[in-house]
This record gives sequence, C-alpha cells and structure tokens, in this order.
Amino acid sequence: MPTALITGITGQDGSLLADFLLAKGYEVHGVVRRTSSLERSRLKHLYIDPVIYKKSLFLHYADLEDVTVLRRILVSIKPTELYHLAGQSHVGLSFEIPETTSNLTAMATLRLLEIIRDLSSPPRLFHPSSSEIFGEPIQWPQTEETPFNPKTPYGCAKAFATQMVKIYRASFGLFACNGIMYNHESTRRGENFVTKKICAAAAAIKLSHQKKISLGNLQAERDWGFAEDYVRGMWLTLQQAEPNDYLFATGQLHTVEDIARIAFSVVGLRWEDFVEVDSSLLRKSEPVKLVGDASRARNVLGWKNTVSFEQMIHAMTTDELEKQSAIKS
Ligand code: F7E
Repeated sequence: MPTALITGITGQDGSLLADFLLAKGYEVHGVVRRTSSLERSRLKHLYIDPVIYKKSLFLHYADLEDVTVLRRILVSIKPTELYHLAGQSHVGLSFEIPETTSNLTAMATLRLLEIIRDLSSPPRLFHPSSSEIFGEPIQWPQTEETPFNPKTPYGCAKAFATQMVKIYRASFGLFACNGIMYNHESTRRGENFVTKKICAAAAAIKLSHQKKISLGNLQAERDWGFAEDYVRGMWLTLQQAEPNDYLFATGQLHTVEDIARIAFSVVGLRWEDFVEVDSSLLRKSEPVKLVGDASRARNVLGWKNTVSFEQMIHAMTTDELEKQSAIKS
C-alpha cells in the first residue's frame, strides 16, 4: 500500500488530497497542530468513519518547528510521498506577520528538505509553490520558466521555498517538485479568502442573516480554478519517472467584481445593492495580472481543468445557501 504524509491536512487542499489518496488506496498520515482542533471540520467525515480512521488515515501532532518530531514521524512511517501543504497561506495577513509567514512558509520547507535529505529512502516531496512568486511578472501568461519577482512577504517566502526545492533536487538528487499553484477554490475554502467570503455573504444576505459585505479591491484580477483539479495535479506530479516543476492554472483572469456578480445572481440579488468598499481591506501591494500557462502540466501529466469559474462560484454559493439554511432552521 503506498503511504503518504500530508502536512496541512486540515486545510482545504490537505483534506481534499486526503479524500483523493484514500480513494486511491493509500495509507494517509496527516500532521496536525494541537491548536488546530477547530479547523478539523474538513476531516470530520473521515475520522468519524471507523473503516477509515486509524485504519488507513492516521493523524500525528507536530508543529512545523518541531524538527525532532517531524523527523521521528518520517522515520517511523516511511512515507513514499510527502505533501508539504502546511504554512501561513493568507497573502494579506503576510504584511501583518511577515516573520511568522517566513518561518512557516519558507523555513519550514527548508527544514523538511533537510530532514528528508538524511533519510536512507527519502519520500518524493511535493511543495505547493504559488503564483505569488511572480508578483510583477515580466511575461503573460507565466510559465515554469518565468523569473520570480514577488511583491508580498508571502510571495517572497514562497519564492525562497520554491528555489530551495530546486536546489535540493539538483544538489542532493531528491525527488522534490514544485507545483506552481494559482488561486484554487472549493466549498472547503476558508472564509478569509475572497471567493468564499463573497459566496457565504451572498447566501447570508439572501437569508436575511447579514445586510452588507465589505470588500477591498473589486478590480483585483486573479486566475481562479477548482481546488480538486489542483489536488489531482499534486498527485500526478509525484507519479512521473523524473522530478520536475509544474504550473497549475486556468489561463483566464476574472475580477473580484465578477465573483460578486455571479454569487449574488445565484441568489437572485444585485451585487451593487450589497457590496461596500472598505479601504482598510486594500492590500499594500497587489501582484499584476497573474495568469498561468499550464501547457507543461497538460502535455506531460495529462492534467486539465474540469470546472469553469462560473460553475465553481455557483456551486460554492449554492453550498453556502444549503448549509446556512440548515443551521438556522
Ligand atoms: O484574494 C482581493 C485581494 O485572499 C484574492 C492564497 O491561496 O492564492 C491565494 O491568495 C484577491 C486579492 O487570495 C477582499 O486583494 C478584495 O487581490 O482570496 P484572496 P490571494 O491573496 O490571491 C494564492 C495563489 C496563494 O498562494 C495564497 O496562498 O481578492 N480582495 N477584497 C479580497 N481578498 C480577501 N481575502 N478579502 C477581501 O475582502
């Protein structure tokens, strides 16, 4: 049975990846922080299942700074694949806590590389890099070869980690890969990210639980895809004969306003009547037109996007409407 270790298993991507790997017959181990108990709702369907929990899904406590504990987990489990998804992933917050962001996003990746470098049978490593490494890119769309030019503390931390993965692959022969992930969303997205914030608010306003929603830059553009596609891309990356980096994106830009338009139309409302701009939510700097060319992933991995932007926002809003109706009724 292949064995995978996932750091960040309680997050959107980690929980989707756990579902994906369990369905493929993997034994899945997850690293969780003691303080993250409230965030474990995304795994609830797995750990209340007696056929899965402690049979093919195991959770281990460790912080990303617990090098000794992480090494012990890796030595005892001997995973064939390591998906390092944990970190501080909120770009706006990275301006408030740049040191924590660098520690959790940059240094933690280096620490894991150092640990697996010493193992007799190192696992294949997947590192989720980010479109934020390009910041103000010199080309559109970006590819795996586009030079890094981050504009945010988060993007800078990811650029460091991404380059370290390349260095350890070249210098120590590790099967270590970067997936350069553009924004990817699902019903499991956290509410501090703009898609989920808007879809949840549209549902809450429709149900008269909320009156308005405050947003930052409505004209901010991103390349938003469906998270389950990106999780499949992570797995495909580690199934190849040779390690390499792959970019995952849709190649299409949309604005925050587009999200609002679709989400509010799903609930039969006009977004203009409910959206307010709050200047405190504007970022100190924004990346410029991050849009990716996923040709390598499509050609080498056979990867593709399966859900359109409109379908995704529609599904996220409908899901919120159902969940919020159930809670309040
Ligand atoms: O913001 C604008 C905001 O926080 C998207 C992470 O997964 O993708 C994600 O980072 C845009 C930005 O995602 C609000 O200024 C306007 O332009 O949903 P977000 P992000 O910052 O792009 C990248 C690829 C990652 O790697 C990250 O880990 O929306 N925006 N008004 C807002 N954003 C938020 N959060 N809240 C607002 O009220």
